[in-house]
Amino acid sequence: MAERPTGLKANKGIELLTFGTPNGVKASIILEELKEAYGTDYTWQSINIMQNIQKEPWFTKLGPNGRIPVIVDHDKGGFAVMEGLAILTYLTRTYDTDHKFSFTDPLDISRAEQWMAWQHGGLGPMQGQANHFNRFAPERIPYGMQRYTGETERLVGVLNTALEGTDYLVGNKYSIADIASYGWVNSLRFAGIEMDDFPNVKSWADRIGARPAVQKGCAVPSKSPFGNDAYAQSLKDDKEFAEKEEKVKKQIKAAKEQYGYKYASP
Ligand SMILES: N[C@@H](CCC(=O)N[C@@H](CS)C(=O)NCC(=O)O)C(=O)O
Repeated sequence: MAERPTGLKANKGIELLTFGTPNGVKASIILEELKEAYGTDYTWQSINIMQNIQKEPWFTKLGPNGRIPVIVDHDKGGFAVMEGLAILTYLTRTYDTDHKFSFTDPLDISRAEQWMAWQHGGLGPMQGQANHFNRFAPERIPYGMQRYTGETERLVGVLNTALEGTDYLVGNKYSIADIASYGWVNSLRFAGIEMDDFPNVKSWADRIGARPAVQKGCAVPSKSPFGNDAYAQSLKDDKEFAEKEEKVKKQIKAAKEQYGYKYASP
């Protein structure tokens, strides 16, 4: 078993403290892209959030919110950055010198910031709460289940509309705006949302997921079993898992019916 991290381990390049979650992969994907494009060096440590390593004093000194991901730039005096948006913008401002994943035009910079802010204030928190109420809360509360699953669906609808007639969110160019939301979209099945209902989002996610750096980033520190492909595979391979998932789906459907939920977006 891997040793439990107790502090930073590198003294040069960028050190990533992360776990295989939709927020974690934002940082590992951009770091893999920068590595491939520029040879930017990075190391990582797995912060098992189930063991609450992210709440230990050595960690919260770097990331005061006690959540992953956090990066530390050893080449900038050990400068630490928390929060996906801030990590994506810091890394591209500092290391994406040819703007392969970021923008120079101030309006495009603003457009990218808007989509990243949307992910932070919308998709991430709502989908996270949907998972919580659909699966992890000590009791099934139908109002919470339909409220957060519905709000997630509404947001995915917004993304689907934004992707009409374009391959990527800003300037028809793959960028940090797309990376911010990819991890969440890649876990939508686990949140009880069918990708087939959102064809633009589905092809956008397939396009991004085909990038070698994205595949590598999604495997740091290890591939999530809740990614859309892994989830679909488990449904096929694991009868018990499939039965449990069917039950969750039925509960969500019943919760929506109980409160007269109707899909609408925006
Ligand atoms: N807004 C933050 C969210 C970070 C976040 O919620 N991370 C989760 C994992 S997906 C976490 O560390 N959870 C552990 C905990 O809540 O203690 C970001 O985008 O970086």
